[in-house]
Amino acid sequence: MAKLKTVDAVVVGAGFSGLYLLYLMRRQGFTTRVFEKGGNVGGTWYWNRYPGARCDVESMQYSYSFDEELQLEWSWPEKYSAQPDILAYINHVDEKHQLSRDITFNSSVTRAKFEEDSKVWKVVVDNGEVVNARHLIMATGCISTANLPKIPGINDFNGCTYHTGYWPHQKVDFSGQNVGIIGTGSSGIQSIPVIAAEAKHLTVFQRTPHWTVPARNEPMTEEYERSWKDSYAERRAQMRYSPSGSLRSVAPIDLSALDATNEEREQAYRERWAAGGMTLLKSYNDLLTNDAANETAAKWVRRRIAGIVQDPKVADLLSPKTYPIGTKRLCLDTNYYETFNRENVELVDIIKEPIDRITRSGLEVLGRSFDFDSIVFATGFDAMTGTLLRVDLKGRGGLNLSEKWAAGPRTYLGLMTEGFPNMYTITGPGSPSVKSNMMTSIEQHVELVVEMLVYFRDNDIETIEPDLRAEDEWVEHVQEVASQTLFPKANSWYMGANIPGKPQLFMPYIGGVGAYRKICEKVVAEGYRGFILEYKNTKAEATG
Ligand code: N01
Repeated sequence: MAKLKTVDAVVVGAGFSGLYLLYLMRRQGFTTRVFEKGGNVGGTWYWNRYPGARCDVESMQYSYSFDEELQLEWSWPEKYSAQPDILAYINHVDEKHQLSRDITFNSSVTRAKFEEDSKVWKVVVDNGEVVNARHLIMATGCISTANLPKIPGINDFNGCTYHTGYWPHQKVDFSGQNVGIIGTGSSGIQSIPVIAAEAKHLTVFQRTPHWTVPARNEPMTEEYERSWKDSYAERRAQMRYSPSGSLRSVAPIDLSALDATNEEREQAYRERWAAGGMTLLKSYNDLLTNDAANETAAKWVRRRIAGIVQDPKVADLLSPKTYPIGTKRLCLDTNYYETFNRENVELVDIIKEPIDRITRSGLEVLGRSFDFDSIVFATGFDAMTGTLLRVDLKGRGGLNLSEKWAAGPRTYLGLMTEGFPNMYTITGPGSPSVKSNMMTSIEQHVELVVEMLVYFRDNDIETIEPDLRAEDEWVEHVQEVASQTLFPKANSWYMGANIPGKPQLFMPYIGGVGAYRKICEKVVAEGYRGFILEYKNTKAEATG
């Protein structure tokens, strides 16, 4: 049998992370294979094509910074980009840098095993290929495995079903239809107003009301675009060391909400509600750490909901009361609450009226039945770990990642996990990832990994993996930082609480993008402190 050729790296996924990895790996002369489950590039933005899909980070900040020419030449049509515009951008980057020629599409990596003798990863792909790679880079995204709830009768329905995360490529036409939608997170909140405007009737099945604030999306103005392009390099540098990896349009007030007067708070919240976007959460410095401070913002938003939604019962149902504002990802919407004033929209509280089953013609809740032409599942994802654990990953001694992470993900810096040498998780659990502007965090991790690979090549280092003590300390640190906030109080996907049986702990690192970057820089400056480096033909050496 022909001997398998060994490549420097296999990259899994061709979203923003995988594409940038391929670009940088090529420039450094590494041989790289990229495998992508989808039929084209784009990752999240390839799959999430549901009506109203849009990014909640401003366009000028949700883009690559590595290519100065690209960031100056590209024009975003809106303040917050719609999915088709982001996908068009990704396709442009792909074409500009001729990336697709090294990507194998419609191919999922199903298994990978670290071969201890040869120190390579043997990677098995569902297209029949087996590839040996010195490094395995999981660029699989944080929110890429859909959660389809196990509702009895789900396969009996005669109409059409859709999940927002696996939306068809051709337009779905809901006109004249009775549609049911389950789920009111970001995907539901974005798609409900658009589907309601098209369908004959829309029934929204809500388990937990989510906090949402107006996005205030608008066409990009030349002036705003110019203000960014005139100082892009400087602003990007600020973003990299900022708390969230992005810059806010309204400055945060460095004061406790409890130290402000009622009038001052009213003005601060009103100003940020009018500006739109995530800025509301940054009105005061303790909204996400102090219950009483948080409640001042929560109460204020509940009053807004009551002011918009005409039926007081519906307004009350839409008002979150069981968890602090911002501790599930704050949603940005366009006309979400207004949509419940439409005559063709009904809200069903499935806490009071649980879904019994899906039937051939629709759905039954507590003795009430609904007939639908289509049912939309906006029920979220097995986030952060779901996609990684669906690949059968075996490290040293045949250790399986799902065994190692049985009680929750364990990583050092969210980048590597002990026992899995030369395997990297881009924006993995334990890194700022989903608690940041993903583009800033993706670029940081990708640049860090490629810098590491260059260093290893130059210094004859064969393998790297975290030292167990450094990993344990990092896991503890991630939880410690989260425990100083209100985040653990919500049953969120950050906590793994949306998936029955999933271990519950706060998965992203919430210490801040800039602080995290500085930690990584220090680790590198101190000779990869906390990692075990194994040199070619020599024994392993722990650093730090
Ligand atoms: O998913 P979600 P999503 N029966 O998990 C409900 C990013 N994103 O796709 O809250 C009934 O937030 C569930 O109810 P509950 C963003 O980071 C970004 O909306 O668990 N209902 C909830 O209402 C976001 O946070 C953008 O009680 C069930 C909903 O389904 C993340 O993706 C746009 C259920 C799921 O909400 C995920 O958002 C879209 C069941 N068995 C997504 N299971 C932007 O950039 C779940 N639900 C704007």
